Amino acid sequence: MYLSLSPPGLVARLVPGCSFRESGKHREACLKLLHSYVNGEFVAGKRVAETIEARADCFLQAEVADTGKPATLASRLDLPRAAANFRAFADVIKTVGVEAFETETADGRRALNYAVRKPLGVVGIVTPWNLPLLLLTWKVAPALACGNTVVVKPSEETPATATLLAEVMQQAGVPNGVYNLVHGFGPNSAGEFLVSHPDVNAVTFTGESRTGAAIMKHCADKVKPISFELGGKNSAIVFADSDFDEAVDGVAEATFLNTGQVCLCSERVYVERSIFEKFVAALKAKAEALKPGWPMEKDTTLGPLISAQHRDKVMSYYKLAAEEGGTIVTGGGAPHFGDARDNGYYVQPTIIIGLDENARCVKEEIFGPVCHVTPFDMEEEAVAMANDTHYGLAASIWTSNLKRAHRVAPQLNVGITWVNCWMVRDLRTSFGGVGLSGIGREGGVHSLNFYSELNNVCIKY
Ligand code: NAD
Ligand code: 6OD
Repeated sequence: MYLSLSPPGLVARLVPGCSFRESGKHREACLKLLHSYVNGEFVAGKRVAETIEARADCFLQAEVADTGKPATLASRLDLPRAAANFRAFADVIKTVGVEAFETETADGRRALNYAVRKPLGVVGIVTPWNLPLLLLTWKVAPALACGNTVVVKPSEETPATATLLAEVMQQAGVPNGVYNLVHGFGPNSAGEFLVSHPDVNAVTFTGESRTGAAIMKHCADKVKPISFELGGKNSAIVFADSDFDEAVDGVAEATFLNTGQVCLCSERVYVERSIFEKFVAALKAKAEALKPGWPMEKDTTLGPLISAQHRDKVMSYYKLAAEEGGTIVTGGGAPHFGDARDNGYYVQPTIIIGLDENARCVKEEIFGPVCHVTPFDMEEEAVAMANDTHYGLAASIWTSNLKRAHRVAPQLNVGITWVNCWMVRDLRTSFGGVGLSGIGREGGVHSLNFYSELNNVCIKY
């Protein structure tokens, strides 16, 4: 492993001799991992992707058993992304270079600066239950590509796919000790013990904002690098000049996908007044067309929520919406099946209108299949309402006016803005939020920058 100066530019190679302090099995595993690279390529990552694909049926069963989400959704979203995460970072680590600068020195000579990447050592990874396989592999892949070992702690609600991934690591020839897995709860349990462990050099976490705050305190003593992807109360802004059907389809997907349990989901929808009523009616039709049901049935489009506790939380907001003076346009309760599905945690997709922008239902993350729709008259008003939140993860803008899109997008205080689409992902782009929605960015080079340390080498000549 070395850094080579090769045309057309600098290509980063990982340098062994990791910066972590402890010796022993983690260091040994890290060195074995680094030596399994071929010509700078994270070949094991590609083998992991192939093995996930070869075992797609097992992963599908496990993901569905853990979450209850429709198998059709897991097949089109979670499984392909798990494999794509490993392929993407196997490529990124091979192709993304490091910076190099030539400097004039005070005595008239020159110096060449270049950076070398070094693994951090042991990375602690704590993940939530909503997209368990997707979100775990989104962090494991770049962490391993950068030559680290990982200790992962999946959500106690969804342990299965992380366990299968351990088998895949073995099958794919990832050295023993590189992918380590602990199961357990969060506070005063496996999660807390992991993030506060002195041999864990960095912590990456996806989950609720207040959990992020608790983890941050545990990391503070040792000044551990952290990367947090947290909650959201995302907005969608729909202008009258948008392609109406495309906007309705897009906002419906952004509200109801995975039963609203995606951190990027739109819970606040702002619609230009001239199309407000027509838009709400069309969104209502979309919500009512969703089919809750058994996860393995092909026509099921709405799964249950993750747990009884979470269903109680979502239902409490449905009740609160009415108490706060809102009108429930559709939904507001739970479906009745008359069979064993009534023991599941299904809720109706719900649309609310008429709430004050300061209502708790408009301010707090609900994390269910629900949105509040507010009319607006002026572009500035829509931007102000969209920004009136402590969160700042994602937003979508629906307009056929490109100038407007370019004008509005940079004004939104979020990490990710989609125009005329939602959750279109290119894994090289930055991903993360502002305010209560997180700290740092992952994706492409941003992931490399979190999962490795840069050492700038300055050579005078
Ligand atoms: P959560 O914060 O309750 O739990 C996430 C993980 O943290 C679990 O593994 C849990 O066991 C662990 N944990 C809990 N307390 C801990 C502690 N004190 N120390 C260490 N670990 C602890 O989140 P959740 O309910 O599983 O997931 C839903 C939340 O995640 C929502 O708020 C959602 O917006 C957010 N989320 C954000 C993103 C993003 O990319 N921004 C993605 C997915 C989910
Ligand atoms: O697409 C991703 O990379 C990502 N981290 C999605 C997060 C979704 C939240 O539930």
